[in-house]
Amino acid sequence: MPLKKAFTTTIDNVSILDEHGSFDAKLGAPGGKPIIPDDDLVKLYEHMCLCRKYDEVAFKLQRSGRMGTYPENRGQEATSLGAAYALNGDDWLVPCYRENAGLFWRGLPLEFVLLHWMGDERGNAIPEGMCITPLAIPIGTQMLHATGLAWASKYRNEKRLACTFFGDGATSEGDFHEAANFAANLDIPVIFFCQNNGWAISVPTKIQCSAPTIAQRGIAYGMDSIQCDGNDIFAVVYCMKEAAKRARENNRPTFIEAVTYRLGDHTTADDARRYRDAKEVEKWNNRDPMIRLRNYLVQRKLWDDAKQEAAVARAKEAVTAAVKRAEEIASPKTADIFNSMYAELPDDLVIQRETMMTHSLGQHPEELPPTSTQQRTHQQA
Ligand SMILES: Cc1ncc(C[n+]2csc(CCOP(=O)(O)OP(=O)(O)O)c2C)c(N)n1
Ligand SMILES: [Mg+2]
Repeated sequence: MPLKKAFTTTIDNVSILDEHGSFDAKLGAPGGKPIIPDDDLVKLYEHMCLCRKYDEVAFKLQRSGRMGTYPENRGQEATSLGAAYALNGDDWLVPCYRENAGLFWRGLPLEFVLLHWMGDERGNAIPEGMCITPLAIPIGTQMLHATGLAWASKYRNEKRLACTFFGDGATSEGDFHEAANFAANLDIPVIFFCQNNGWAISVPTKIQCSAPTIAQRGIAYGMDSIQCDGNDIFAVVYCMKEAAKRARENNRPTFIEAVTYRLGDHTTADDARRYRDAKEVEKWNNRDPMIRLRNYLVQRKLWDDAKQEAAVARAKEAVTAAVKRAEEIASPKTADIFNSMYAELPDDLVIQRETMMTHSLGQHPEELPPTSTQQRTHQQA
């Protein structure tokens, strides 16, 4: 008996504005209507200028001992920005840690990310209604949260979706596989947005995943999967719009693999020169999403050197003000460490909060010997 095919598939790769400046009008402006209007395009590029300046300043803050650690976003701005641009303001953005551009586009105040990396938890207290979850440092966990959020939206018939961001390395985590399986089998409106930047710290993607694309990992769970040039904001917006439509109309999840590159080190605790070839970095420098978009805008007479200079000056001013807000924030009260976890603090934690300034952490205040020093510090807490 001849062998039959049980299943065959292909994975599309979307590229609209390539690194040589050619623009695919069929995908980028179907019927003459651009998927990103010119006014928005200029705003998106200006936003990239802001985020690039932010990266530069944050890096220096770490180097001068004013911040703990920092993961540069340089080179990956078009991914989360394109994604946030294509969504509605009440769709969930569920980030890992390299999505500054998308989060700031949504409206997260700039100092929040600085506070996070300065070790101040108030950087994770996302303003109510912003529909952003805190930065997730444990790799992969946020994909489960996104699936849960989108599932809740489906139950409530809200037509809101969740878009979760993660790296190539994160697709090797069990959490990804559980979230993908669950979302595909239960028709959950979540977008799995993978930023394949070629590396998981010092591990190259090719030894992280022996399949030719990461997008295949989405196919394995039965969801629509697509690959795009992640340094091309048009391609990102195109894929996101398709995925959002699928989620809103049919509650179906989508896997998007955006191929990009981190131009900086993994974090300020890393030195990528130890494991990356300078020629590889050079090649990707030439594919920088900002250079590409700027060239396109200049060619369309929407941008010039004077506008660039003004945008950089505005960015500098905004970032300087954000650093000031982050560094001048009043110190938190010691008892605050108890106050953000539970709606109603459990009894044992109430006791800990009340006794933490004494020498007898965890004991009930009434059981403590009533020394005058303890009474004073107890009142202060
Ligand atoms: C559960 C877990 N394991 C390991 C780490 C350490 N770690 C931090 S970043 C990282 C690599 C992540 O690579 P990728 O998902 O490709 O994201 P990228 O940083 O390249 O954007 C690892 C292993 C972690 N933070 N969490
Ligand atoms: Mg990676």
